[in-house]
Amino acid sequence: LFEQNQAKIKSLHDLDELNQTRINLLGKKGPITEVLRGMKDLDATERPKVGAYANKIKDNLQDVIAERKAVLEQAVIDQKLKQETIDVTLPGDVVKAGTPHILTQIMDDIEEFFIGQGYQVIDGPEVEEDHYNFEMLNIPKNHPARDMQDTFYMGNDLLMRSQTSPVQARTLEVHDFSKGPLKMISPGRVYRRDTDDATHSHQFHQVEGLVIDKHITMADLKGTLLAVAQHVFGKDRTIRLRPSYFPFTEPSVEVDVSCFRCGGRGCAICKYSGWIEVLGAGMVHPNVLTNAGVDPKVYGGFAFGLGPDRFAMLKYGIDDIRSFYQGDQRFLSQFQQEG
Ligand code: FA5
Repeated sequence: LFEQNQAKIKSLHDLDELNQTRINLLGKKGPITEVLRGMKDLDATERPKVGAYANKIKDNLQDVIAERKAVLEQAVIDQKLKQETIDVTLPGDVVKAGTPHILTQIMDDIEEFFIGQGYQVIDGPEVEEDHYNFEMLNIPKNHPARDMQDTFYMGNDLLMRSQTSPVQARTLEVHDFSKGPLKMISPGRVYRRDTDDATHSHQFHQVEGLVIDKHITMADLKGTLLAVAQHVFGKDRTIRLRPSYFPFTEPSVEVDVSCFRCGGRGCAICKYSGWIEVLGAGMVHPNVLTNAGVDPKVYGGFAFGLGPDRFAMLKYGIDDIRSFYQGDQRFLSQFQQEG
């Protein structure tokens, strides 16, 4: 039985067949079990001999089967390894790297400029109190200037901030002037109930700026704004200041940058004027200083709120502000950051 099956087992190539052979030979209905079962009919002297012999054959068969099983299992692993080898000479898949959103890039650039000029960067809440968004900025309840910036209300005194100017008020309140002048910017999102069109969005960005010290003049403001415009747009750009009105600055100006996309001949962005408005600014109103506990007879300075969305439109010739907010990869992937 052993000799006969040893050769057969060694020639098997399939684990299932091997298992079946094991069951046939060693299982409950196999020849060995049959012999062992028949032992009860044997003579007492014969029993140990037959038993020992049958068990020896059983052990030997088990060994041969285990040996073959190991060989076949190894073969399965080898086959798998062969199929799964990686061809390291094949060209790899190109992984497309993401890039910061174009507005993030512009805001980082503006931030870097001001950090280089010694400004600190201060964050403020987007859900803001009426107190900081309006009242501290010299815009009492029912003041007609509230119409300029209608926003989304979250409750009686809570709103989505319509400008970054509340961060001015918050910073003025806590700044310790005995430690030095105040120079800060605050970039972030703002919200207004403006109807969306090519140059207006109901949610956009501003970078607020505030400088308060003892001898700050409007010339400092103009120089600062010209410098940031030329940093972003290039040395050949110029700015113009138009008289304007904000309740929290006096005098107030709106600032336009010359539109180089069309050199003044007219395009969708600057609407045939040759200029595009990018920011509001002015000399901080004495009431704003007084509201924050700062003495306007000693301290004064300038503030501005610039629109990075408009900066980006002008810099890259984008004629619709809504492109920034639609998440279209075909648009966004044009602005890969270098490096
Ligand atoms: C203000 O929001 C003032 N807080 C700015 C300011 C700060 C003045 C400090 C004086 C001192 P204004 O509403 O003009 O001002 O907005 C400022 C800039 O935000 C605009 O010049 C423009 O660039 C941008 N802006 C305003 N409304 C929108 C809009 N709906 N979509 C996109 N950009 C806008």
